[in-house]
Amino acid sequence: MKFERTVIEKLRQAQRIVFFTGAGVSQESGIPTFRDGPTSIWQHFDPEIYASVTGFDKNPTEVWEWYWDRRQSFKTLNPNAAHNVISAWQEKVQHVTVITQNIDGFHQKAGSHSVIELHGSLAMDKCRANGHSIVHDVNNSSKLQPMCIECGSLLRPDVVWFGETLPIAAYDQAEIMCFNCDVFICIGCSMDIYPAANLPYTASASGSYLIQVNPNPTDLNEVANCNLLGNAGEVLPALWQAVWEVDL
Ligand code: BJW
Repeated sequence: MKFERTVIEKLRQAQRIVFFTGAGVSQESGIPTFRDGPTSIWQHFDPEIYASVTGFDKNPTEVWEWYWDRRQSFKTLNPNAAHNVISAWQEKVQHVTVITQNIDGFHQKAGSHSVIELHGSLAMDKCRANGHSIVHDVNNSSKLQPMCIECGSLLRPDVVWFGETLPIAAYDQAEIMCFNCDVFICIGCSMDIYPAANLPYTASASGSYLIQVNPNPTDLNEVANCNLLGNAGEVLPALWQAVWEVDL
């Protein structure tokens, strides 16, 4: 894979890098994306039912069990080469931030630290009534929906559904990183979902060099300084090799 000289130089010189990831970064791990192609999640499951408070209130058991099934399948899957390269970049360069829209925890599983999770995480649950937060019990093999031990209301996964506000501290921190980075790399994001989709534009407007990695074009193509067309699990190891002149 060939890269323009400028991309290599920008990455070698960058002191502050942001990796911003969407569902596409986990696609090669076996996790379906949401809205591209016949295997994508929203082709088969209605987001109004499975990703909204209204849907949850109408049928909490169905929603809880759907997430339970996804949690079970994630346990059998692993981070891929793209997650590994991002983690290695964090080891190599001092100020590398990972911002993700994903709830799968695969960046952490690959060794990344201080990951900013914009849409929550399957590692946590919270209660419907009061938002009491609780670590998800991974050893509980029962599909039965648990109750909050503090207030007795139903538990739900601590993820962000449509119409819900993103965790404010996470979004604020993400924005600060975007204001201050030299290079921003957007990987596997459709750029359809806001406010997360604002972040690459914020970084670009703040003077950052913007790289996009995606096998398909998005609205960001026109703004990005460099569009790397391809799968993250192939493009990122090749980029690492080109920048550091060693294989990972
Ligand atoms: C590869 C690849 C490979 C494939 N390698 N790439 C402004 C305008 C209009 C609407 C809004 C607006 N601002 C807010 C809204 C409303 C709404 C919204 O954005 N709606 C859109 C439909 C327009 N946003 C919200 O509701 C958000 N909240 C909010 O705004 O709060 C304020 C508010 C409060 C009250 C009222 C109104 C506003 C919350 C959004 C929450 C999104 N939640 C989900 C589910 C999380 C839980 C779960 O996983 O179950 O988050 S939906 C889903 O989409 C998930 C993702 O994080 C998110 C983004 O998807 P992503 O990651 O981009 O995946 P895909 O599938 O879309 O794309 C994959 C990409 O990968 C593709 O480009 C492929 O080509 C590529 N790819 N293989 C690299 N191997």
